[in-house]
Amino acid sequence: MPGRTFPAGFVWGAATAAYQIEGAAAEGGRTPSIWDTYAHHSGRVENGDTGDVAVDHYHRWEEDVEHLAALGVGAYRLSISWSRVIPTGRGPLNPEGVAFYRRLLEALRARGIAPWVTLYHWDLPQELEDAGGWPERATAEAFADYARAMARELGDLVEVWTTLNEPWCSAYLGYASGVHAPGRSEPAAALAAVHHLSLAHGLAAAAIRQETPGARVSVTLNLHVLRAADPSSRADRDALRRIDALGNRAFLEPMLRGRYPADLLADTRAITDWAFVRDGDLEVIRQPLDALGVNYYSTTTVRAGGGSAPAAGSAASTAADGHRPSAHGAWVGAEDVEFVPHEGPSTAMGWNIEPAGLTELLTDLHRRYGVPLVVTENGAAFDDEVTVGPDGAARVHDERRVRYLRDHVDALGAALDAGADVRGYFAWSLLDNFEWGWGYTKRFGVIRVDYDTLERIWKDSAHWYRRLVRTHALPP
Ligand code: NCW
Repeated sequence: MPGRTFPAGFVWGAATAAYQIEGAAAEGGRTPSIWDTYAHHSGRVENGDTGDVAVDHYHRWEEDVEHLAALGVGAYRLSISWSRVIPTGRGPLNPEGVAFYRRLLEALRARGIAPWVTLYHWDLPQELEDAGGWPERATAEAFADYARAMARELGDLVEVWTTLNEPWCSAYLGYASGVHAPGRSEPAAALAAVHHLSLAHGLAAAAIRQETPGARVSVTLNLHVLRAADPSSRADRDALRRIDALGNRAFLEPMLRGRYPADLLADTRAITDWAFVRDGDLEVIRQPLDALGVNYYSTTTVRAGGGSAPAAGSAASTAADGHRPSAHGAWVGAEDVEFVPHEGPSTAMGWNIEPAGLTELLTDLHRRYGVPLVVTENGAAFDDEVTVGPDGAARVHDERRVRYLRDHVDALGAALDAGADVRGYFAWSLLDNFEWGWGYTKRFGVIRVDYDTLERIWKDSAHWYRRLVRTHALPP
């Protein structure tokens, strides 16, 4: 029986992020970002791992472009390291840093691979954090200058710009729970960061279009597909509403409708009066989007808690395994909401596997906002095993990742069937890499990296993905 097929123009890609793969942290004029500082000094990254070397993409980018070409993907989603191209965060460009990305984008173009470039995947130049970081309006203004400079320098090569990746993580994990860089636990600052990240998106989108008319601009959000533990319980449904406000509508509503949800402002009134929102900000934040990027991995079930929650950011509010992205402390003003562990299959991240959530998310976004959608990340970490084939070559038979990818691509197809306007899919990730607080312990790649030799080895999932992108049909 033939498998599901996809439209001819559908974009198949693979994704990475600068700090997770580049390494060369102190080369080519690059200065530290908040992730260099956090990895080196917080003590909250597994094994004390850092991105100093990562998978050495800075030196091996030509080989990595060949892997992309061999996969046959039509697009590659990468991010620019801000502190590599503007070492002081705002100010003069570093020609060596810009030249690195120019060479990379040219090589991709030469192989018919469209570069989708993310400007911010969590690595704020340390100098900007020292001046206050995302809770400060000046950071949003610096980001707009950076975006304008990149549009000027690289705009002729970029297919689609993505301003931010998962601003939810930057704001709440960085400034509330502190399990991501810069590791601060200040609820009011986290909400100011939410606003200034959105403002940064709006200012940058306008600057890019002004610099390069016709440029295509997107933003990528990690939206939470939520379920109430007991849908018949009013308290559980209210818990869901509060998490939806903080996690989803806090970004969707300003970016797509130019307003903050009234319930979000009310729920967080004890933390902040939102005085950092100035007249005109919401019009700036609401920019036309050529696509809304959606990263999807899992679903979340919530219930109303017992009310004895520790204060956000207190030691007790941090998960026992403190470096991990945790529900505790991230959800400012909703610390009493409980996150219900799922039964059934999950990945090595402990994230439950529920492909139907992707169909639900895409159809729901289409119905509510009517914007073109792209799945900018989807994939799974598993504890891969390397075996030796009859020819003596290393193999990784990662059936669980193949099944995860197949089931999610199928779920995307179901959303297309239901009428959602979904234009593309990017596998996370091209390569195993530095998985933030988890260091090198979690492997998301379709290509394995041997961290001793830095050798790349195709997993079965890479071979499977190659068939999918070449045929536009779901392999069995
Ligand atoms: S950790 C995370 N990821 C992974 C990362 O490698 C990538 O850079 C990110 O774009 C894979 O995709 C994203 N996202 C953080 C999700 C945190 C969820 C915390 C939920 C708490 C209830």
